[in-house]
Amino acid sequence: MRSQVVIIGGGPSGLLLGQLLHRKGIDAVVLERKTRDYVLGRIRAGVLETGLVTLMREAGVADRMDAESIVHDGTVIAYGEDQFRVDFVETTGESVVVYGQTELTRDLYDAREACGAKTLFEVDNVVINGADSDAPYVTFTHEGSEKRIDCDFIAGCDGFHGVSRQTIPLTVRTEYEKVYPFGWLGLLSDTPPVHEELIYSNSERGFALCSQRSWTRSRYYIQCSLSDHAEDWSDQMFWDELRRRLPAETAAKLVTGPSIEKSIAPLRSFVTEPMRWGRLFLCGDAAHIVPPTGAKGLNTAASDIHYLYHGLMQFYEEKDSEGIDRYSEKALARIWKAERFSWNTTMMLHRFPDMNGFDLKMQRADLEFLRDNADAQRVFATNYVGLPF
Ligand code: RFL
Ligand code: PHB
Repeated sequence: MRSQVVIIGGGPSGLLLGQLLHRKGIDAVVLERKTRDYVLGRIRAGVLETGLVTLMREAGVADRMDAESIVHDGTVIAYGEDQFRVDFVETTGESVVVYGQTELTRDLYDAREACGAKTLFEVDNVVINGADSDAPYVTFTHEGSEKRIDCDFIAGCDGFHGVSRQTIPLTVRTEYEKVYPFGWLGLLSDTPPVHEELIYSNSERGFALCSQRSWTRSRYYIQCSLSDHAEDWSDQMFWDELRRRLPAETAAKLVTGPSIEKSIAPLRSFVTEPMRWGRLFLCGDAAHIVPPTGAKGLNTAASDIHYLYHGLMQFYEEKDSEGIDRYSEKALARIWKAERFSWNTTMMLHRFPDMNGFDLKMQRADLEFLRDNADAQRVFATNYVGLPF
């Protein structure tokens, strides 16, 4: 079998690239290790930057997103009983939208099926061959037999635990990592959000985030210990702890209900360089991870897809390899800035186990500077709404 592009991983990165290429007549097969239902069962991102929204429109899959997403013009930052708002529109002229990664992924799968693009689910033993040659191919097991696809290019969109990054020899690859000493326990419930905008809260009991998926569905997170297990947290324990981490006025308004999903995510900053090896290109979580505090993970994946898609089109339509040759450099330049923002926001809003009195004063000074300084708010908002591609 032959395909111009093989995309490893059917998460949002792989599906978005597949759809953009399909619209331009480039054939790209997607290989996904899990089932569609499994991928759609993972509750993840909720905040989309304009760059990602624009790409979804370019891919022709934005109708439901445009109808159902909620525009957010600002966010609330709370610390103890104090809180303030950062207005994105006033400071940057831009906003973000709230639309679940699950819904975005579903729209991409539906579009893929509707146009007859090929996705192979439950593939196993994916091996990338000849990535540094002019004749790369991918082998894998599917429905009990060994398969091979020859191609021009391979997009490694297989997330943090995928095979693509590992294919790049250690002599070529450098990894940068910071692991944080806590996780986020998330809860999804069919209850109205406590506030119309997101609330990021730094409390003495640890971080909390009030987010949402719609007017009737809420997503809440609390900072937890890495040794915690989601099943040990009853819904009641979660709601009680969340209330303690919010200003009293907000806590009093919280509407609780049974959880639909509860899970713990560890927090990590990670970047691998370079993001290209020969004809293999890494995209999204396969190449970089941010702690979710800045809502940047899915959005950085989208900027990778933007650069790779345009590079591939320049190659196929103009026989010019400049775009793919500069892919890694362009993608990384933007990623490091998103890494800095996500790290910085994580440091400002969480309680670290080893914090002393001085560290707490520094955190408070950071928060109060942001509260009181219009330039600091503009810098925060510029990063939150997303840097240009
Ligand atoms: P994914 O979504 O991990 O998809 C990779 C896919 O590859 C498959 N796979 C393989 N397939 C074939 N062969 C193999 N060997 C394979 N190995 C793996 C996997 O099954 C999977 O389907 O990566 P992708 O597409 O790069 O997308 C990245 C995003 O999922 C991620 O960055 C975001 O979810 C991060 N994130 C957030 N990002 C935002 O922009 N805004 C947010 O508000 C936000 N909130 C979050 C988040 C991530 C979270 N968690 C759980 C880590 C909140 C949380 C709690
Ligand atoms: C979410 O809704 O899942 C979400 C929102 C904002 C973040 C992280 C996660 O910073």
